[in-house]
Amino acid sequence: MTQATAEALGDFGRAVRDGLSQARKSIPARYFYDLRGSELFEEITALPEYYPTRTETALLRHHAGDLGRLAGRGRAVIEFGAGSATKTPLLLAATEAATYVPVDISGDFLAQSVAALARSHPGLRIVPVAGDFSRPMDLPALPRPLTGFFPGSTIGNFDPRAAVDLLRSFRETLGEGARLVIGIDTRKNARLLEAAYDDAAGVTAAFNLNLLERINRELDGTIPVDAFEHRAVWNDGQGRVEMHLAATRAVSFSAAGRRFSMHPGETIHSENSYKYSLAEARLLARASGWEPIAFWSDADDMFGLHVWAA
Ligand code: AVI
Repeated sequence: MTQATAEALGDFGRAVRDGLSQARKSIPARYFYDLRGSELFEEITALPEYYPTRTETALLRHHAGDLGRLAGRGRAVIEFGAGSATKTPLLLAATEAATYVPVDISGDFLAQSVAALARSHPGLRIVPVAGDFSRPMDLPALPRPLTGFFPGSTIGNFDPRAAVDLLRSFRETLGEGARLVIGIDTRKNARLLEAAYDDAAGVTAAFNLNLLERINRELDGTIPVDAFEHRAVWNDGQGRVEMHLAATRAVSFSAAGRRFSMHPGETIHSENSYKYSLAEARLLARASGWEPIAFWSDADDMFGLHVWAA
């Protein structure tokens, strides 16, 4: 492949070409989220088996008073990610935020979520920042100290080393006196975890398989999607749910300018979702320069909402 062709592939193309060329095939989970993938993820958050969204939302509601006291009132809230229509307003109300700064790499998602929030919160100052929150960044001039918000256990989609780097980078971006409100999924029974990532209605399967369809749509792929099945497995040693796309028969296809073959049962590893006990979550905080100051969970310990101080 010429240099020009490699450049024309873009990030997604290079990730697919490199990921499928490895002995153990994998593609980073961030490529799930094209328009269709984002719609399917929204559907996942409402599934009966997918407890994280409803549990975290209930925690934000029930602990609004303490959240306001501990996460700082009247501050600017910086959300890492474009924001959720339900969770963001709950945190903004609990902290009586004066300014809201959503940071997201996708300008389109930012524009959509900002427009909706501006309609429902006419007095709120909204300062969207289009950028990659996984790197330290310069924020616009804002009154400090700041409060960060990173809900949904998105931290679980980073391996623990990358998670520490990311949280350190948040610490650097937010600065002295900052607070971070972060949702972290808990370790629990393998059956519950596997059901959350392999629901009866097949929405998570469609979300996983959409990655192959996206490759066909955007990277001249010829993947026979019907020859793949969704798998979700709890890996106890690593403390993570793994999602894979498993070939059900021998296949060969092109994608991103290369030919690939897979044997029956071979998989493309498409996501890790790490789960942390309370002790592990506290270690994660301290390893990245934060001090844990509050933690709430539901009666069944399904999900954790944490406040950390810089
Ligand atoms: C976005 N992220 C926190 C979700 C998770 O639970 O790891 C993505 C997801 N994958 C399958 N279901 C949900």
